Amino acid sequence: MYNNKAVAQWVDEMAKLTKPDNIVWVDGSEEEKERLTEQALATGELIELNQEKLPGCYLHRTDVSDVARVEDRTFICTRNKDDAGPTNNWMDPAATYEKLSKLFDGSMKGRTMYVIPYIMGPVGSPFSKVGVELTDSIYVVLNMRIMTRMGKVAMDQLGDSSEFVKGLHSKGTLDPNERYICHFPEDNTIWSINSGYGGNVLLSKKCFALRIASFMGRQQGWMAEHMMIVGIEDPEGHVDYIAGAFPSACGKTNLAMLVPPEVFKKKGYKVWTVGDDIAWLRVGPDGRLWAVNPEAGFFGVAPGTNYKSNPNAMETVKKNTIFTNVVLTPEGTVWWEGMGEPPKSGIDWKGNPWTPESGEKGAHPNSRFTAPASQCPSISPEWENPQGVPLTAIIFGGRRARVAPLVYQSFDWNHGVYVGATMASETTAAAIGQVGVVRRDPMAMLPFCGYNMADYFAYWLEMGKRIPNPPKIFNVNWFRTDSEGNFIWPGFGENLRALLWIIDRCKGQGKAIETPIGYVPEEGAIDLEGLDISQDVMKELLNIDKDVWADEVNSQSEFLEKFGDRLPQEIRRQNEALKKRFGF
Ligand code: GTP
Ligand code: SPV
Ligand code: MN
Repeated sequence: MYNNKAVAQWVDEMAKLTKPDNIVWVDGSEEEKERLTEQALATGELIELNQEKLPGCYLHRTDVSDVARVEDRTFICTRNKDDAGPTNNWMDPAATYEKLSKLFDGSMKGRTMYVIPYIMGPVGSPFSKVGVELTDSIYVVLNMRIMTRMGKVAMDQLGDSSEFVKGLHSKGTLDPNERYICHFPEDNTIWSINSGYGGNVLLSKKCFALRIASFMGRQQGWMAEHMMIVGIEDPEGHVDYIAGAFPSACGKTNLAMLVPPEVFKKKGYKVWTVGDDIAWLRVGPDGRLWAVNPEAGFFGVAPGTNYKSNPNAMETVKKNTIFTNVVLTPEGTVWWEGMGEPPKSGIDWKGNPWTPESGEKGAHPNSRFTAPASQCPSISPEWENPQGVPLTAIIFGGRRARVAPLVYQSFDWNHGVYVGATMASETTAAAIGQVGVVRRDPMAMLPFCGYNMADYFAYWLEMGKRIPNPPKIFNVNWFRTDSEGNFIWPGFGENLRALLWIIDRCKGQGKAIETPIGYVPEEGAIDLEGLDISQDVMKELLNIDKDVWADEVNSQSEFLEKFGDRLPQEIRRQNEALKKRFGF
């Protein structure tokens, strides 16, 4: 149906391997969506929700062993092992193609192969990139429809070019012991088998837009980052854009959609959502760093989302949304922990009868919604600007119960890179494995950097030299806890207060004190009007405990050792300088 030779040839080759009964070239039309939805409803792959209350919404349940990304089964397959680096799993490309070919051999027998051409980035933007995903999952097709600009529009953009990222996915047998998410950045290729879960199978997202794109970006002079992008409009109508990298399930979606506290709303502040998970960054002609959201939808964490914490997300998921692994209520609506009043009974994420009294979670902690970004009430008028938006600040952050203060500013770009390179966070349910364990997650890219992390640090330092007017770099932590483990900072909409201090600092205003870790807000510098929080609690939130930091700095040094000689000298120098400022 399309006549791009390179795509046709590759599809042919992959079909010979996977042996589907049929091949369907996806066009992205409304008619096609209806047809595929009907088919998925017939097989039970999708469950229809109450179409009066949730028009165009469906529920999907994954296999119980297939509920999150699998980092231990994710591989970067570069010819040279060192190019993948010490933080990535590595396999030899030739050996991996051979090994996985055996798993893919006939994996689509009795199934249909869908060919999904898609664009990452706004249609027609010179910075957008085309990918093609082959999959035997209708769930993947319908999600890709929401998450990317796909179908005919993508083939039109590709024209007769052979420059596209090749993604091959098969649900296979869903055997977790044979599950592989493999990246071949030197071939612009992704092979994923035996999973049906989000980040493992929507190959546009983590696989292409972060792992492959980070590798590409380094060769082409741009950056692919695990960042949300938000615009803060002041009462005069000026908008500052901030990009923020927090690890998975650490608050990007919520920050990108924040609703200003009442007092700030009254003053005329507005918040605009540009992106909630991924940012592609380039230096603009004005010497600033510009950010594009390459995605078209949100694949957001459901638990904890409610009308108080994130009303914009609640409004976004009212129609045309696919819910994955949440509770089905008797009236055909959805529920998850932290949404509000639970239903008296329902069907849990595993498909079993469930009541709130059971003591079991009804929704999986990593249950998600897939919703079109265009439906978000706070979506920025600039979100599809082909040039992107210029960044005033970059923020790093994570879940730290004690170490990091609410907000602080790095001394300069290189120090900011060090802050990002050494950031750590408690693990979450977004990946299979233990939850709540502190681990280093540089720039929130630990699971997503497509090459050697030491080279990635070097590239960040290099970019600093190439950006004449760089954004200032900050660190935030919404997750400090008291002795009982409760969050001290109210978070969510109130986070705007920290963002406004950040913007003030970027304008050369905003009062701060210099500490060994950077500039911390002076007492009273964060506007607390209308918030019931004592100065004592604020002091606690901004406190830098020297004993805690002694351990922290040791742990940072230890982490950096991993990279050996490949670690940029400047990162080592920053580490020494930090110790010196503390007097360690
Ligand atoms: P990924 O999609 O996995 O990359 O996650 P994300 O970074 O977009 O995280 P998200 O905004 O979905 O938040 C994850 C969880 O953290 C949700 O349960 C939120 O309710 C919770 N959360 C987000 N922001 C805050 C905050 O400011 N304070 C507190 N206490 N919790 C928050
Ligand atoms: C994340 O884990 O950071 C996500 C969800 O955004 S997934 O697409 O599954 O990676
Ligand atoms: Mn993410």
